[in-house]
Parts: sequence; C-alpha cells; structure tokens
Amino acid sequence: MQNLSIDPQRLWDSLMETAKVGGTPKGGICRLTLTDLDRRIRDWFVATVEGLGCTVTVDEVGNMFALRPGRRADLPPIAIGSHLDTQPTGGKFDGILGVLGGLEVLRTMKDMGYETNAPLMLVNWTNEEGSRFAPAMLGSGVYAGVFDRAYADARDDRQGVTFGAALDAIGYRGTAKAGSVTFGAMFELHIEQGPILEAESQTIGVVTGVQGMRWYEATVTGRDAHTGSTPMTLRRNALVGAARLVEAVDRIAHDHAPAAVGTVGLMEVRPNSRNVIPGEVFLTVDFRHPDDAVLDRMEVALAEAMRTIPAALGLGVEWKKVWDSPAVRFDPDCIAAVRSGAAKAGFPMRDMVSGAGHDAAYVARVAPTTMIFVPCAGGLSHNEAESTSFDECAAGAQVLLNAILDYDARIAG
Ligand code: HGY
Ligand code: MN
Ligand code: MN
Repeated sequence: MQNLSIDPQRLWDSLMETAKVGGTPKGGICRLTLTDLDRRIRDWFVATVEGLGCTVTVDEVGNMFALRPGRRADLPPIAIGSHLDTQPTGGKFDGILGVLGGLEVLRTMKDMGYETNAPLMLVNWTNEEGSRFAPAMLGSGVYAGVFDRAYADARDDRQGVTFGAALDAIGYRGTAKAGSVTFGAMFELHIEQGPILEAESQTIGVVTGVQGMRWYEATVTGRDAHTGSTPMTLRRNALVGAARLVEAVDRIAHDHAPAAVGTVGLMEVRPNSRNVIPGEVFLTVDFRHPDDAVLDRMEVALAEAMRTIPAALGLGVEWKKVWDSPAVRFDPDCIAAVRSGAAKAGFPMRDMVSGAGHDAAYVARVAPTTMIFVPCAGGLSHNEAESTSFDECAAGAQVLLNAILDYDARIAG
C-alpha cells in the first residue's frame, strides 16, 4: 500500500469555489435541496468526476454515484459519500467537506496513477438536511429501504411543493432503482458540528455511531381575534400555548441531561398579524439521545405536555411523530481502517458518537459504514459562521485517503 498524500490547497480551493453556489453575504451557503442552486452544484459534480474518468449513475430519488474502476471488478466498490445540500443558513463545510474530501481522494489517485483493488464510488446523497423536505437523510433513507420512493415523492415543503415535483424540475430523477447501485462499504468525512474535538485538541473523531433522533409536528389551534377589544379572559391564544410547549420541550431535554437534546426549531404563527390574536401555530420538535429507551421516556413526557398544556388554555392540538431514526453503531472493520488511517497520518484522535444525523446512519443498515470527524470552530454548525481550518480539512481528507487504502488492502485479502 503506497503512501499517497492529498493536495490540501486543491481541496481548499474546491471548497471555496463551490461555496459560491448559493453563497450568502455572511459567508455561508443557502443551497436548499432540489433547487436550481442544487442543480448547479450537481452539474458541477458530474462534470468534475467525469473529468476524472468516472461514470455517473443517478437513482430515482436523485442520489448520485460516481464510479472509479479498480483492478478487480469482482470486488464491490468502496464508497465515499456525503451531501451537497445545505441548511438555509448553512456553512461551507457541512456535507460538502465529505463530498469534496472524497473528490480529493480520487484526484490524488489519478495524479499518482494509483489503482485501488476495489472500485471506488463517490456519492452525493439527496436531501440530507431535511430542512426543505422532512425528514432528514431522505435520499439515503430511500436507498437503504427505510422509506419508499412514493413516500419521498409526496413529501412537501412549507410552500406545498412536493419532493417529486422539485426533483423532476431540476432534471435529476435518475433511472436507477433506489438501492440498485451497490457498494461494499461507505466512509463519510464530516465536520463534528459539536465542541468536543476542539475542546480536547483532537484532530480526528473516530465515529463509532450516531445517536437516536425523533421529529414531531404539532398544530395548536385557538381563535383569531382582535388584540385591542378582546378581554384577556375571552382569548384562545394559540401562540401562548405554543410558547408553553416550547418551554416544555426544553424542560424535557434538561430532565434527561446531560445527553438529551430537545429543540423547537420551526414555528409558523397564523395569521401572523401584529393586531390579531394568533388562532393557529404550527411547530416542530427535534429530540435526540444516544439511548432509544430514553427517547421513549422523552416521548411519553411530550405526550403529557401535548395533552395538558393546550387543554389548560382552552386550545386544541394535533400532533404526530414524523421521523424516528434509532441509534446506530458503525462497522468495526471500517472503524479500524479509520483508526489506522489517523495513526498513519499521526493525528490525535478520539472515539465519539455523532450528535448530528448523517447519511451514514441509514447507509449502515445496508453496508459496513463509518465516519471520520474533524473539528469546527466553537463546535458551531448550521450557522453561516461555520468554520473548519485549512489544516483540519486537509487532515480529514488525508485520513479518509489512508482509511480507504487500508480498507482496500484488507478486502483484497
Ligand atoms: O439533522 C441533522 O442532524 C442533520 O444535519 N440533517
Ligand atoms: Mn451534514
Ligand atoms: Mn446539516
């Protein structure tokens, strides 16, 4: 197995160049899934990997697979995957580092004329973020058989546009059946999106799994009325009920500290007029914990809050669970390849479980999978100020390359 070294400047230049597709004045990226900006970055992806001699397959939910042949076609490809879609106020690195880090691995191998035993496959998963179309990780979820295509196609955004219509509109509905493009393992490079690596001065996170995640939606109903002429005793203010539910979600998470997190991140107040008492509020709940049994207890507490808080204010409420992604453990052989890759590069490392969701969580259901983390400044992500340094990006891509070479040698026996 040769010592190959990535080109840190080329990686950084690609990160900065592609960040312009949806770049925001504050230095972030707003490149929502299945928008024209997503189409542009997908077009760039196809042109770039085809320029390296890869062949690109797109499946029926827009997942993109760039195949680089290896010496032995009898071996299943080793995949490197992540996502190119972003949050509305996303950063330059969330997801993108994983795809461009994989691209740098392919570019390095081409430069060095290096041929792996197994083919390699660079993957861009559709709608990892789940911001425009819930749930998150939808493309990799359909690939792994968690959702079917019809479910994905029917998911709609807050303007009523469906996933299927948006995918067709950008021209990235491929012909390959979801799950039909197979590989033998997947490695995902990603920023940690949390504070641990930076706080402990570690360069590499050896990710052993992903915590459990559950999303809920609730609609609280009261009655629109005049803010000036309606006595406080006659009001049915849906926003007061929603506010107390926000407080309840926060309390439930604190009650299951230190590992639990709970967030109301999206709220729509209707009619949202300054002199109308809100008659309806839509809100979302995001619960996470490494232990699914604790999530069960948090869900019971949420049900109690939904039962009691609106009723005490004379409000109605309808709520449901819209996503349940159980805790995931990654593959020991893949993890060993990452550990070996980080040791070979001489970077300090520590094991950790991912707080954020990733495509790797669903891909792990159908292929040996693991992740590599690098720090981000202050642990900040899903924020335009998200920042990972030149050296940290380079370290992640080098460890990714080393892990791929290590794993390739292992499977070639
Ligand atoms: O929600 C998540 O953790 C991921 O960023 N989609
Ligand atoms: Mn991500
Ligand atoms: Mn994200």
